[in-house]
Amino acid sequence: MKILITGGSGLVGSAIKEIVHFENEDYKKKSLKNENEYVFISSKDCNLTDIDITRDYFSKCKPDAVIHLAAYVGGLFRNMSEKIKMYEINTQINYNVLKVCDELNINRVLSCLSTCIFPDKTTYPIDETMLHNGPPHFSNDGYAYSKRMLEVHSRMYYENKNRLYNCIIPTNIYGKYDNFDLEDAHVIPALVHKCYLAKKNDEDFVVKGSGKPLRQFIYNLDLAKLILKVLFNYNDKEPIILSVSEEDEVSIGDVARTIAKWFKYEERIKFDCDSADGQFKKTADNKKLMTLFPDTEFTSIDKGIATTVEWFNITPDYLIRK
Ligand code: GFB
Repeated sequence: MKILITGGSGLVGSAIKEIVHFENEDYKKKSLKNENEYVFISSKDCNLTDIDITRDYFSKCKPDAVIHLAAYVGGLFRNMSEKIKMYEINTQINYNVLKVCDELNINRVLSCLSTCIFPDKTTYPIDETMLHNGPPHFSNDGYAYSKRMLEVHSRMYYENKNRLYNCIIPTNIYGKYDNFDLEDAHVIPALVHKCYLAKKNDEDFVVKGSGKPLRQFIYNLDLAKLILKVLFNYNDKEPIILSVSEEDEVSIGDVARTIAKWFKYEERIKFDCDSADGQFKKTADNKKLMTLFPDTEFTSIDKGIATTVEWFNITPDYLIRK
């Protein structure tokens, strides 16, 4: 099978690349043939907001399946300030990818959503059946409504054209290869970068918000393995949540303290309570995942953050936008 991965140079795409690279090496050692070929593309290879360019690229590539990860993303603060871009760019990309895949008779598309697109006012834990049960949190409604339509669009192809188009719903993702931008990044890479600078400049390590909100973080390499399992083994119409358990939910404050611990800079943490907290929590249920794939294991947040900090410290500045 030839598998095309959009968003191939991002946080999750890079993790899939690492996983399949090791799998390929393993196959070589065992003198077996790996039957799958993976093609990773970024916006430099193909502008997915343009349907003609997308059609041209996909028709030349001729994939059997697509893992659709490409998206215009960012942390809470980018989501609040760039709602229109979040909605428009993601809607263009998602429409073009599904439309072109159908036109070219590509029968398998697995697309990536996020637990931040679930309703804000809800009961917990949230499960796959609750996606459209009410408005998302106001802080990221541009992104959320666009992603919800990706789920709707995929389901329509499944129902009317028998296409195996379905979606995964991961929780907050972190790890190596992330965007470490100080303003626009997600919380873990932003705080890794901030803690590094605070220590370097002998300043306070300032964490935005109260530190009280709760999140379930999934390490990108764990997610990459799960995505491949889902691609080959999950054929249902409904999306599937990819998450650690409810017990592994942690506060932003604890995450900040763990980051500071790995930098040996715990004494100077300060919480900037004038900054937004975002959604208090979006606790997701991983029952469906654990029933289908009971051998799933997760990297602890402590180990995952340690690896991320280590990667940040050894990676050249230009790759992580220091
Ligand atoms: O990663 P983050 O932006 O994702 O985390 P969300 C936001 C939480 O971390 C808030 C706190 O409680 C912030 O107050 N925080 C503390 C920081 N310091 C920082 C910082 O320097 N940068 C950031 N970004 N946060 C996003 C959604 O929400 O979740 C997206 O807006 C997305 O749509 C993603 O899909 C998974 O969980 O709040």
